[in-house]
Amino acid sequence: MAETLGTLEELPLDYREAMTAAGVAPLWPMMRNVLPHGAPKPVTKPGFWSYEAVRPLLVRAGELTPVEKAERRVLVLSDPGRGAGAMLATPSIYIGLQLLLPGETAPAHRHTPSAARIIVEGKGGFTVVDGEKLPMEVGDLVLTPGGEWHDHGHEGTEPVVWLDALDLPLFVYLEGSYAEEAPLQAQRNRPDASQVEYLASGLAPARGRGAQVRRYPMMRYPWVRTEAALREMAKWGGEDPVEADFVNPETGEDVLPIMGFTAMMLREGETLRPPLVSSASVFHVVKGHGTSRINGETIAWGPKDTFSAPCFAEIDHHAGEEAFLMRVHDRPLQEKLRFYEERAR
Ligand code: GTQ
Repeated sequence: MAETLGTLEELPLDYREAMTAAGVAPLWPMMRNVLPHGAPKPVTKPGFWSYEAVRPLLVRAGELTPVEKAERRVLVLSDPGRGAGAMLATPSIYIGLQLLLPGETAPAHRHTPSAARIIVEGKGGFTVVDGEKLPMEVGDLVLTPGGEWHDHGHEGTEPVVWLDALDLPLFVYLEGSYAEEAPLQAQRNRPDASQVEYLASGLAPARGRGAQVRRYPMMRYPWVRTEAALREMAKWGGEDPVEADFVNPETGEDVLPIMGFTAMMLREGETLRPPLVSSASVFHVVKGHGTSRINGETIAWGPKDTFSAPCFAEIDHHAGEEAFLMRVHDRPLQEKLRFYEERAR
């Protein structure tokens, strides 16, 4: 295997011009850029978005831009590796913080990318997906899968903020991203499926042979259950990391095709050294304070902060006090593409 490959500069100028005129380019000067040895060379850098810093900007957006002029009033969390204005936090994950004020509505639309919300603050917000009204309480995971009509509303008295996670970057790259609009949806007068069909883990509605199961049967994962489950696992799980993946209650598969969601609990004083993984991650702090070292950079985080790690990052989490994090990642995509990988440290 050649250590150094030929460069563009060592080729005669007339040859380079002739290639350009013919619409071709030599591979070898670019070979190591597109196929680096041993591991990817991410452009993505670890990011940290302090809620204390972003919240006032979001509140100001509420004063400056009525929701009618924004459709979705969102500040996008830009990957520092790509710089200001980058519409992504990792190569496949878009993250935004969305503000809805009391009485406002964000109109119904559907789009090819899938979205999920993690609620950050406020009471009374809700999302309607295909007629199902999903209450939004702090820490809840609420899905709006690709192709499903969704709108947002707010029946409370204080601002509501949530974190949007979308697989948008990949759809943009594939030139597959578009939306359609519609009037606000009629809401069915019944609680969401997490409170009816899937109230108890391990139970699903009995169905006749050949009956259709909805592709996304449960679209709200209430935080109270997530926290209770993690606490029990922490109590009985020995030294194992306390983590739970969000799954489709009918199939056990990841909740969405591309993005995965994992809830984590760190016990007081605990340090976690996860293996290096090929998927990039975005971490959102639901509760607690701690620090994470990501590729040698130390991030001190607290409630409602968000931070990110590129693929194969060396990550050490340390919780100064009991802490709960939500991790958004693209392991489902990488497993479907058959290259997801974990490496011991
Ligand atoms: O709430 O439907 O952050 O369509 C970006 C695009 C949120 C949404 C975003 C969207 C939405």
